[in-house]
Amino acid sequence: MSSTAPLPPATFLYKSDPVRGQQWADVFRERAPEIDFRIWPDIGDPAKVRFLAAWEPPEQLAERFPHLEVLFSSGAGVDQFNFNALPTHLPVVRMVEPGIVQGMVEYVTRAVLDLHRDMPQYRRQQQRGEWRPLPVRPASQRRVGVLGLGSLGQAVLQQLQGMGFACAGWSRSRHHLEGIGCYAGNDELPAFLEKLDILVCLLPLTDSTRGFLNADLFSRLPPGTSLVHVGRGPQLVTSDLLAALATGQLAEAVLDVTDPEPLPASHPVWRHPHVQITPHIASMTQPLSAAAVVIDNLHRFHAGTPMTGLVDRTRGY
Ligand code: NDP
Ligand code: OXD
Repeated sequence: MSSTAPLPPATFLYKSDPVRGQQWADVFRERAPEIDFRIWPDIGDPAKVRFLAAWEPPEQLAERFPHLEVLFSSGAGVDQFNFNALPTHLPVVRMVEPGIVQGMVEYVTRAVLDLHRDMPQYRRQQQRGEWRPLPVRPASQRRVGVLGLGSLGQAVLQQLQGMGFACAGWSRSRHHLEGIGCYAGNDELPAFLEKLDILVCLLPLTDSTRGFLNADLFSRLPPGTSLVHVGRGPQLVTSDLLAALATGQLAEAVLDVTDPEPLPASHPVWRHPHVQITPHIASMTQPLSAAAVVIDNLHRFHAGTPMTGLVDRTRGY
């Protein structure tokens, strides 16, 4: 919804990285000058704060900001929010914006290509000074499955499908995506898993997905499957990952998220020859596109139309 009508005057409080906050402020100044955009801790009159964008909201939100109307997550995930501490009527909106989608598409595509073209194996061979070509398998014979068919999972699959990979996806509810095998619900999970070479996790962290990547799930994959984990650290049972790597049930793991973050320096995963770790950088909210999406959502809110990324608090995502 692109509207040029002015928004009702209100304070929008931003509580996240202050440098990025300045970029949000520039967009608000240009596109919604009637909004008093403030960066934490410069909150102004708390009674005027109607909108908050935060990674971690301040304590006692309702008491501090009695007229708060919408809570925006500054990221795609909302698992960092304690829903029990938020007023029940308060709409919560996660970040769905083109910049964060593009970053995730880049990261997962890089990881899948790296695995597809046996780069982990070549890096290990190089360490040993070993020159040994492996057969090149066409992308069409590499089966990639994505757990989670949300804004990120779907975009990743579209990119991989365009590169010729044999793609499948799994979600809670039924989706229909042209040319992509779509599986839904726990009953269809085994059929989804049994056909994969590379499994990508792009699920939100909820009570149903905590510990989801475990020994039982790994045992349902074809031996030698690789994992790309870009969801949330607590979804992965790290001891089960290590056991699956030890038997070869899993060949390689690319972990952008861990539990805790970072792992302790002595944790065996850090130096495991079949694991790549990145420090939760698969994607990031891009301030310019994010602020534009949030302004659009303010227009939607005032027009009474559904906001993009509105969280269903009963599902937790
Ligand atoms: P969405 O909410 O758009 O999509 C979530 C998807 O997961 C939906 O398809 C949903 O199914 C599915 N899902 C949720 N719970 C279950 C379940 N119990 N069983 C089966 N499927 C389930 O999220 P996004 O795509 O925007 O983001 C996904 C996650 O990616 C974020 O929550 C965050 O944790 C992670 N992330 C990681 C980043 C990083 O840098 N590593 C950056 C950004 C996000 P349905 O469609 O049926 O509702
Ligand atoms: C997010 C993240 O959820 O960066 O946006 O993980």
